[in-house]
Amino acid sequence: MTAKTRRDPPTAATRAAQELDLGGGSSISYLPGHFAADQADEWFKALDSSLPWERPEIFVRGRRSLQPRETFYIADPGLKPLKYSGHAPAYHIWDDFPVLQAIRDAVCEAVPGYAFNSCLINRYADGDSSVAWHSDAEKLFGIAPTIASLSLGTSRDFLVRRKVRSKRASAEVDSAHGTKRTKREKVSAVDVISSRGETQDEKELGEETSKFSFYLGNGDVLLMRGNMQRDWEHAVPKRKAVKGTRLSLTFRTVLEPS
Ligand SMILES: O=C(O)CCC(=O)C(=O)O
Repeated sequence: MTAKTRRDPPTAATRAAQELDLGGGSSISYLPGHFAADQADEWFKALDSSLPWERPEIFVRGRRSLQPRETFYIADPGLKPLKYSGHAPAYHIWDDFPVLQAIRDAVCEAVPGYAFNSCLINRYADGDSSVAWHSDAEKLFGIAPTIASLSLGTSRDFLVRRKVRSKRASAEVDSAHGTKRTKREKVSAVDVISSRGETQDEKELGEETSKFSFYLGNGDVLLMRGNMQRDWEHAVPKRKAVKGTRLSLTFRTVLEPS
């Protein structure tokens, strides 16, 4: 494995980069096939076979259950540890995983202007593995985090939908803040901190107003920006027909020291 990355010139098979402005300060950039298939394959093999994957129990909406995918967490030394759904993943550092250091450099080059200091890697062994609707609104990433994900291996659906609050939840939030807010302001950063839900129940958050679907494949990069984690949530649903393994490397910037 070398630190050098390969990127083929665009071909008919390489779809064009897409920019999606979702309004309200939220946007997605999608770079399909940004990394060449042979480079992505090499990374996939190196990571899948060597990372010490964890499959913890997580605590979600009053229930403890086995996380429906494996994970691995890596970050710069000295940052506040990640914690979600009652679980604090083991904290690894880049020096011990040179291949991940090389991938981080390549992703930072792909999306200039961001200094990602952490990465949560998800391993979806097959179509039974999933991540339910949630937003990455943990406080340690700040109120408007930019998250870059790199997909390796088997393609999976990645869904994005706008958060919808029941009238009651909005009223409770408003009264907790002691303020009257306009309809547009009803979902605030405070509302969603620690809201990494792991439910598969689509109805739970109410009627959907907008939903987008990406089919993320080997070497694709997707960037969520601005208010995405405040106003939108995302999921990788179970897909029984999928037999292969997918890894997603989600690069973020932890703002808080430990
Ligand atoms: O696998 C993906 O693309 C999404 C991962 C994700 O939602 C997360 O790590 O928070």
